[in-house]
Amino acid sequence: MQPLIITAAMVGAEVTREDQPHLPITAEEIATAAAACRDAGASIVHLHVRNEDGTPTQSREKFAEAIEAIRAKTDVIIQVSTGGAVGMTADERLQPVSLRPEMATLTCGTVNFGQQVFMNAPADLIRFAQELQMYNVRPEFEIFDAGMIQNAMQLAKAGLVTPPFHFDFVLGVPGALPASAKNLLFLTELLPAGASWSVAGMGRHQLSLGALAIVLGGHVRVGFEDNIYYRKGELAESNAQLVERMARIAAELERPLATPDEARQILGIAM
Ligand code: KMH
Ligand code: ZN
Repeated sequence: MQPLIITAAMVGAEVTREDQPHLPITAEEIATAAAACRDAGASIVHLHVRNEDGTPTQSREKFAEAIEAIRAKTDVIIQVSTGGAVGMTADERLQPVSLRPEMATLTCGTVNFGQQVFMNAPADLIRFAQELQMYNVRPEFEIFDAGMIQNAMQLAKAGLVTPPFHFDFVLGVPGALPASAKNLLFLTELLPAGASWSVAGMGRHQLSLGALAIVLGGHVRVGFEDNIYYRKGELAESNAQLVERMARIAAELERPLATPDEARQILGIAM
């Protein structure tokens, strides 16, 4: 089994300070949280950024500021979001890619997102993949529903993404594929040979599906983007606290953690 990659999705686009008082917002807060997550066992940070007032933005400048602050503190892999927030245009969402981060997300289809629609039209998928390829940024396919795996493989077939392929199953968004062990197993069976995968379970499913992924040989995403609680009715104290718990479970199950460099090797990121 590969060593376990823990991704810390620390910020997201939807959670507010009112929801979770420890949400990092400024570049310095995000960098401090990233370093703490790295110390706790994470090898990737999935990065969103915010304006001063806490609203989500895909501003290239804001990303540059956050990336510089993270880089000054830790060697963790930085994976920028190209999903942004629902309603943003493709141009807006693609801004951080030209900063040449090591990784970026690539959502593989349109999906209902609560009462909204997260638009990822076929032509956009091609454009996003081309942009990532142009800047030599490794993609993580974001899979919100089963059909998106097929869309990802179409991009590969067109030569827009090259192996090793890495998928993240985002399960439990209202309107998308529900978070269940059965659905996770089903998705893993649809993957091409040699692909790696992680799971991002929403809310309480972050813990149970994360533990299942550790056993199955997959990887895990935790953090406030997907879950603000430590347990029912108790908010987490930090993103690092959620990473620490997953690292503890991995240790009990005798699954070693990947260092950032080991994760780079698994994901095909040039060192
Ligand atoms: N905020 C969601 C609408 C990504 O980062 O690539 C999209 C998202 C996915 O978070
Ligand atoms: Zn995200």
